[in-house]
Amino acid sequence: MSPEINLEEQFQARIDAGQKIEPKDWMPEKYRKTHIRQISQHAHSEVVGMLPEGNWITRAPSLRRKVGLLAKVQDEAGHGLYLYSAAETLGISRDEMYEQLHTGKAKYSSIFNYPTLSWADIGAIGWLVDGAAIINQVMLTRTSFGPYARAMVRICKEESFHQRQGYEIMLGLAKGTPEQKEMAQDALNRFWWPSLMMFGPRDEDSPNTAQSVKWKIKRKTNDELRQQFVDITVPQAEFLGLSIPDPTLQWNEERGHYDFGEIDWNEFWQVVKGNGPCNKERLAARVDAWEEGAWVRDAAMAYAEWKEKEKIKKAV
Ligand code: BYC
Repeated sequence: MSPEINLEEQFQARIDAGQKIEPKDWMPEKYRKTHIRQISQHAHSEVVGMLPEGNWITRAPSLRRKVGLLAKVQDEAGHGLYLYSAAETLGISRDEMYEQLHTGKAKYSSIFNYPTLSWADIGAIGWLVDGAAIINQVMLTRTSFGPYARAMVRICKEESFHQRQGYEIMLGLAKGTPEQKEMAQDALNRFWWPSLMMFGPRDEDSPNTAQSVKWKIKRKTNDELRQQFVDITVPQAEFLGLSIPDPTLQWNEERGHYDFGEIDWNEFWQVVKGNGPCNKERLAARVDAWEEGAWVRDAAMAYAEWKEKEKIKKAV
């Protein structure tokens, strides 16, 4: 038996025993690469995810709503930073990750390529998008790679605040004037299907799931998490008095789950490939921010070098 195979067996045995893998531990190259891919794409999603919501900060309908939204958008930036740091422990630099985002090599969640057309969209994002993110991320608090799992614990606490602020916005609108209720319904209509797409392709079309389940990166499959989201969210929509835009949706007594309609997979892949309604705008905004921020990064580096030199001067 080659030493590599032996190491792989020992590695799998550690995973099977529920041990966490830490950055300096031996790991198969594919495990490292899968994590760099998933964690960096997750970080990019958090950062790109600030754009559709940031669009509404200056137009929030009250000071309370503005403060809540500002805090949420700021939290997303923080999530991006914890996640970039977790990915860096695997030997990729932050500059490389940004480069992959800016050149379109790295993906980010499809959901952020849809526009936010009304204030109700901010409610729908908190309720549905953060709601879907929590379901996926609670699973990731138990993922096998230590730094990712630990980052997720804190992120999930913040996401649950986000989900509640979104649901509260929806509640206010749904119990408001007929026009407000209509706005809420319209936001639900536009965000329902893209939210279901967040969980990724069907299990049979998901090339990464089998290996990721074996390595306990994923504890549940895309379809299992999607079902969990539908089961939790339908009663919440009923409480709001809003209808889910899926005529086939119905409770299945035998399965103990809701049956729901087929996702438009053509739309999903188009958005993933860069052809969604806002892909170009989102990437352009990130590239602009990177280029316009160059002087800030240069100044911070120059200051850090100057401070280091001062420290050495004082020490000698
Ligand atoms: N969008 O084999 P699969 C948030 C890609 S942000 C785009 O199932 P995997 C928030 C997938 O990457 C929350 N691409 O892959 C922030 C793969 O392509 P590559 C974001 C998608 O990785 C601001 C290919 O399709 N959450 O909370 O096993 C405001 C085949 O898929 C998508 C995360 O990132 C998609 N929806 O499973 C508000 C969670 N789905 O990479 C809220 C962490 C699939 O091979 N990520 N693809 O070229 C994951 O849990 C997994 O990566 C996924 C996909 C479940 C997303």
